Amino acid sequence: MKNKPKKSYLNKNKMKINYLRIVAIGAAIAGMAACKPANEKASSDSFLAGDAAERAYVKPGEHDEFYNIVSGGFNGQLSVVGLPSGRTLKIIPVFSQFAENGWGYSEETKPMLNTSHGFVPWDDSHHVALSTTNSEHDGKWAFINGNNTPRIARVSLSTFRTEEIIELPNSGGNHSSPFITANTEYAVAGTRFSVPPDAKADVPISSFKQNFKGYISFVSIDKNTGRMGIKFQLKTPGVSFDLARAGKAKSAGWFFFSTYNTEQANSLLEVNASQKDKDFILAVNWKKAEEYLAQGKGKKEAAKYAHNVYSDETHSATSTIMNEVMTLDPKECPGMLYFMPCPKSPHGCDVDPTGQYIVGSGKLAAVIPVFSFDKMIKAIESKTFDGDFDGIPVLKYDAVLHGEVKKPGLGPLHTEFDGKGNAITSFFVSSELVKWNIEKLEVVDRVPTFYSVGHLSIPGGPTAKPHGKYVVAYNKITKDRYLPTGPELAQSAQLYDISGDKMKLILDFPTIGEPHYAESIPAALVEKNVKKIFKLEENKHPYAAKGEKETKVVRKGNEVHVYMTAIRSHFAPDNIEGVKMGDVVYFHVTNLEQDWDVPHGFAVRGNLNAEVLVMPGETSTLKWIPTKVGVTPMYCTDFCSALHQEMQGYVRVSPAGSNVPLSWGLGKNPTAEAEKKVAKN
Ligand code: RUQ
Ligand code: CUA
Repeated sequence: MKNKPKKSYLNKNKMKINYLRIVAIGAAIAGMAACKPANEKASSDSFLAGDAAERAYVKPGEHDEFYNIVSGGFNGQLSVVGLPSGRTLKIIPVFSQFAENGWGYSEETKPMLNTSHGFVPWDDSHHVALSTTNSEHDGKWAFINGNNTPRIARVSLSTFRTEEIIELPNSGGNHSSPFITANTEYAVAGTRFSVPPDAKADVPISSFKQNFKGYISFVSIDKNTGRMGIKFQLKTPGVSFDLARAGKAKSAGWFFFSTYNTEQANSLLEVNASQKDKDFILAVNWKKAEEYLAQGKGKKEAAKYAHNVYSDETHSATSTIMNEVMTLDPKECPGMLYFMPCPKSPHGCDVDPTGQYIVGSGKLAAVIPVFSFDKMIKAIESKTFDGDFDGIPVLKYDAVLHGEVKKPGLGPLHTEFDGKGNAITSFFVSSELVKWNIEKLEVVDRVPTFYSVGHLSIPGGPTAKPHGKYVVAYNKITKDRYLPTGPELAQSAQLYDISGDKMKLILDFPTIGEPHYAESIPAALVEKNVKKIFKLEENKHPYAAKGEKETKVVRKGNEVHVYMTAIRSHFAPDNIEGVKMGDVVYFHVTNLEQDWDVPHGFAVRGNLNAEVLVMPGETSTLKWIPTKVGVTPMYCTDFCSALHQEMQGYVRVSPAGSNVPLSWGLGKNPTAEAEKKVAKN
């Protein structure tokens, strides 16, 4: 196993650098992404650890060491993967409807996808953030952004379900989101597209410079419940926020955002937003913002947004539309915001485990600039400014710079930390991971990725205590890596062992959706808190039937409510008559099981909906509007028992106005039962 990259690989890089000099940068990047040497696959073998299979192998029956929580990109979901095996364990639906378990189809979960625009059953998810205490993983929650219709979701790492979604007003695309502060005080989100404020939105596009603003939202998180609320928004100049990180330790009261389009262009950004030699990293003193807020400097602005919360007690979500938001104008809050110049269209903005160094990754820059927090504070104190940008002081580049990593590669995107004084940066254009020493700013190792890596993730990499051991590269292009599957190919992750001096490739695995960012957390921090069942006696769902004796069918006008139970291997009731055309039927299915891993599913023939998958102790509601007269089967969709196939029932639907009485039963003929009841009265 050779340690140095292959010669041809280095030559390829050189060639690219020369090429860059002579062509417009944007065009070069587009061109190079498409140009892959034919022999690249063969050369990947030389970066493969000799004992790769052994290092990634997790014996049947054994558990992985890490949970890898991966964004699904434009599938609007999260996936849970084990590391080092790369086995997919679960898909958690967040912003997108998911027929597999009824997310967004059941009556209880529909409100989770409500927004100020109405029901939005999809989003584009990029960044995962795991909750921390003192900047170290605490295993409570995962947060993820909806980029398209700006939202932040909170997912429980106990139930592995989405518990809360909050919409962000005044945001034109929630990309720089969510990033969390050291003690998960806030999930923070910057807008990708500056837009005019919601309250004054009908303005000409050409008035960008006057009217467009870049809002940054500080969403508070309750320590115990995780409950979110927009505490305040900063109204910044109209630029694009791309990524961000919170400070740690000494810089914990600060937040850092990469920006682009500081040119404030509103058309052909590919060219017009790449004019300036340097854009900015915005440093936000959020403790100071809190002080200004306490002094009453905040201003309430009209803004409409949805706040959706799911309760494990009622097994239902509520959606509340909020009407105003607190804003802070930096012009009235001196000392709260500073700009640090950063070469050229920075993407990633990452803070090292000590909180001292802030790494910018200029997509079009030939260096990686590393800023020093101490120097930044000094520059602020000595007012070492280079003028201002829309009233916000711009610090002098040289005064805040720790140093630059020279010629690291092409197209740096994101940086994570190994906890041993090194950073690893992903390079999209030159398709590689590059490890460099943070103090010395020297490249110490590089490995290729196959191909075009976007994000990368080291377990604990963004925290104060990286767990190290592995780095995963999330690749945008896989070309020849897997069996071909038509025009759309699998997206992919690659796992490298970083426990030694040299990064060693040990595994490729396809991912669900487009992986953007992901975080990994030691299994030990999560496993012990995993919820196994919902206790039936704690079920507060208004339509729960906590035993078969409580089952019934109730008519309210044209609504028919079925209080139904499921237990191996029958539904109660399993025969229903007296439903008529024009009725709306709600099956409220309570799973009576109190045993781990025994869900029951429920589906009705021809229903213009999905199924529901009901966990032990839970109640879920499937809505059905009959479309035909006749007898319609319903059945359990999850192979729950030896007699799963027998877990079924019938609903008789009669014409509108028919006088078939409403009746139901289990193990007896409902019509006969109804007749008996009628006779008694
Ligand atoms: S981004 S590939 Cu949407 Cu996080 Cu950088
Ligand atoms: Cu219940 Cu299958």
